[in-house]
Amino acid sequence: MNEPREESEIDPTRTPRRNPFRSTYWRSPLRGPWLTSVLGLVLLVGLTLVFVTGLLSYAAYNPWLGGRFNDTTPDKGVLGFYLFTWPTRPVWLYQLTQGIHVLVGLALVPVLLAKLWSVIPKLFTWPPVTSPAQAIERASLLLLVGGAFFEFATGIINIQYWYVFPTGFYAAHFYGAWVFAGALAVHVAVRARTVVTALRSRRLRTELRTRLVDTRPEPPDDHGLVAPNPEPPTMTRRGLIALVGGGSLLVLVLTIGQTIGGPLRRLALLAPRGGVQGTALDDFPVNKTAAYRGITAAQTGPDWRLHVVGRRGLRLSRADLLALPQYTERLPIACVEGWSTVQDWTGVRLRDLADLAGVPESDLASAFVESLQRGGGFGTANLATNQVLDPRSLLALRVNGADLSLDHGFPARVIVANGPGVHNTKWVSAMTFRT
Ligand SMILES: Nc1nc2c(c(=O)[nH]1)N[C@H]1C(S)=C(S)[C@@H](COP(=O)(O)O)O[C@H]1N2
Ligand SMILES: [Mo]
Repeated sequence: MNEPREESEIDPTRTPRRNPFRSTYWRSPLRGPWLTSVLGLVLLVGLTLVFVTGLLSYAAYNPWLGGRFNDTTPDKGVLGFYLFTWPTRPVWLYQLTQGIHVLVGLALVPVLLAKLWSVIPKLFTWPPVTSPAQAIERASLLLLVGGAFFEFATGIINIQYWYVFPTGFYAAHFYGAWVFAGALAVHVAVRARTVVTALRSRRLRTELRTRLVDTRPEPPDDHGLVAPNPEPPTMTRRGLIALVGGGSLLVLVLTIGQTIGGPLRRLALLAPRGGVQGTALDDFPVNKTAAYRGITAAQTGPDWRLHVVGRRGLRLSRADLLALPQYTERLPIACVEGWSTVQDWTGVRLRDLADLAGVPESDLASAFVESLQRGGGFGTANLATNQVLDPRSLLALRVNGADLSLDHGFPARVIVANGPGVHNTKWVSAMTFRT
């Protein structure tokens, strides 16, 4: 069936010793360069998508605006080379890119695990280092595998709202992404030839039709992936691909509802903001409740005033705001954590407020938004010129025809066209328009 290797230690008739540092320990008949290359190719395409959408997600924060409010990633230096003013249209762009980032990332978890399984004998290569070139390659693999674990772990911990990062999530995930991407680029360069050869060695279509009795190990390789004394197969390659693909699909089905909404939202069992909360008219996810942020009914009662500051200062009550021209826009809240929801918001245009503050369009540099919240994060935001001037960006007073509920930001909240959710400040107390 398959030729035993010529190495003297391998005797296929003998039960191998249980020592993972011996190649005879690893006996799956499915491991081999073809399988690893197929999984690697899926990861390469998927992770490139995740990396690019991740970079866009960072750009969406407009981190160049007022440093410490929009950006907690210090000293990014050249890594911020690509930053640009995040556009306000199309209004669903961030919802799309961040939805892809989180969903594709999650769906790749089973593929990553399968890929690591497929190369695990190499972790136990003995002796671990045979040449300087191999030492460098193994070090880059450490960054690759370590980087992958780090990025997946920090990403998943963050979307599960478990904020345990001493340095803050953004800085850790951002730097980790660059380390991982660098290691991946090296890995691709080193392995490209092998992968192309391996992919050409078998046809996917044929493998998907091969039955168990016809499943044969890949021919002996010099990469240490193919088992020198394989067990008889208990599963086809088709079965393995179906298992991994099915796992990815299951993850997708159990999370996609948090992004696309509709009936699937109830199926988003793996997503903490998958379900719905609130009353009939504002039955959409609440990220941080008023109670959690320490916002009281007294603060948001009749004494509440919005401080509008520019060339002149004003104090506006909710009634004053409702007396200004009202506009209704259908806009998403798209959270960095991957969930999103589209609602009909009604309120005052941000640019009308800038006007009231005596800051004409041509002089406007940015807006600084503050909320009643004291501490705890997400209570302030800097908005860029294009975000303030876009006629669809609102200080919302109502949603779906009803007053905002306290949890959704009553008395007033910002809704920016195509902004990341975190800049849609709730319980706004002051807006400063800078020139
Ligand atoms: N003051 C304040 N505004 C806030 C937040 C907050 O914690 N405090 N959370 C932000 C985040 S991260 C998101 S995604 C949206 C969520 O809005 P929602 O809770 O109405 O769905 O509000 C944003 N506005
Ligand atoms: Mo968010």
